[in-house]
Amino acid sequence: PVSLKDRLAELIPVELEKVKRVRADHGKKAFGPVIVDQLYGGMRGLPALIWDGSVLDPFEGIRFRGKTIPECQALLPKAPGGSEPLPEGLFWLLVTGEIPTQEQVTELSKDWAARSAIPEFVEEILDRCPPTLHPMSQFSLAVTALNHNSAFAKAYADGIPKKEYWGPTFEDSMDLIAKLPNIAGRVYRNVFGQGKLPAIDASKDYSHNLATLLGFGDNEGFVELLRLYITIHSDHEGGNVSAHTGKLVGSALSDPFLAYGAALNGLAGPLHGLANQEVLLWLRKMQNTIGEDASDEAVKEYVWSTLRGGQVVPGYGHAVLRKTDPRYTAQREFALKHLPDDKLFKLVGQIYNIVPDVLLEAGKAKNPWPNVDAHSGVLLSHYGLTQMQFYTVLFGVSRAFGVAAQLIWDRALGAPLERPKSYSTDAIDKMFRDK
Ligand code: CMX
Repeated sequence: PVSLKDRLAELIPVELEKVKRVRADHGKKAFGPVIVDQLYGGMRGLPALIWDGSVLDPFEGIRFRGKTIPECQALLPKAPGGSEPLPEGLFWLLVTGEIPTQEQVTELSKDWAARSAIPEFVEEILDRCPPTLHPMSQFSLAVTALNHNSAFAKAYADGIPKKEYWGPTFEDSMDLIAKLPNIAGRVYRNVFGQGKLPAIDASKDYSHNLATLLGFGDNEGFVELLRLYITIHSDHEGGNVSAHTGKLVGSALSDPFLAYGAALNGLAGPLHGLANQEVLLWLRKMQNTIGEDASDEAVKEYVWSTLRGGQVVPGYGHAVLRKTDPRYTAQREFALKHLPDDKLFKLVGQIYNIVPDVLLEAGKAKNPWPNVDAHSGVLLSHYGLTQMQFYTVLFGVSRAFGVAAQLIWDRALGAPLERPKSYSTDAIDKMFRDK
């Protein structure tokens, strides 16, 4: 089928059977011991969630439905004349596990354009936000307010049976993704620019429309960057803060707008998505302190001064990855192709040769290598999107693709309310004192 919803309807019964079989065959098998440190240590490595959309290997990095980033770049449909994958195709892949045809992604572009308008009262909420309110807070306010028109919330109130939950969840998820460019564009216009917001063009792809709403529609390089950016930021398996928050809140049968609003609030933290803003702030501060063409020695000393100040080096380290993030590498390759002489790009490359050794010598970080956020700001700023407080909003637009796909499947598979067990320190002490 050309329609994603029709294809999904075919796949759900097959997947339900598969889950049934896996649970019947393996449901009572143990994964291995859980150690007390995992309870105190942010649950690192604790097997706790199911998500088929993407899986993260510590050394290889992310695979979307089994495909690496270079494979996605090669296999997913492109815009006419473009060479980066269309995020529409990535969404199709996340939802179905299949590489879509050009016709199928074109249909998605059209569908999202048709759903893109935001209610007037949401525009008013955004227009009343003080420009000093962080763009991520504005973004999250607006997404949460979209729950006003949630198909899922209405269907639930009307008594929809559980096996049909996925239908209105799908509709809300499509609406959510479709409306994000208008929200992001309005936040950007209100905080950093002025003038009338351009309209969505139903003949253009999602990234092109997003670029247009940010005022960069004529810049083909920026449009291509957005296509790559959204694709690689979309999903990072199920346990990261934003993906897991979306799933957790969705498990209470909060609709996709409420679930995604919550996910955005997690993405807005400096250890997660806000790191892309923090990296640019840190790079600019470094340039102001040690100059634009600083020596390796001066850069190294600056990195040490960050650590001595008790701060983290933003863009480096990861809770799961133990090698350079392939999302970093994809962005570096984009930069080598399109902006090899950019000064800030050169600094990012210089830092790559210095930070890992410093972090290793400092001896705390388990992963001294760069993550996705170490590179994204440099690319955006190259094309003129220099307002770093906005960067996490673009991460937020992208992450909606993964969270939405996950919400659809959770409702299709009847995922239950999440409710892990918490323990008190006294209880743990008592449990193991004499053992
Ligand atoms: N700079 C300085 N110290 C770092 C560090 C870094 N980049 N990365 C980790 N460390 C420190 C931790 O703060 C921790 O110190 P304490 O023991 O004093 O608390 C110690 O090393 C061990 O941490 P870890 O097990 O290696 O890392 P975590 O899994 O706890 O945290 C992360 C992972 C990403 C939060 C951490 O590496 C970090 O703070 N990095 C900088 C912020 C960043 O880039 N975040 C974006 C991640 C990607 C994303 O989600 O967008």
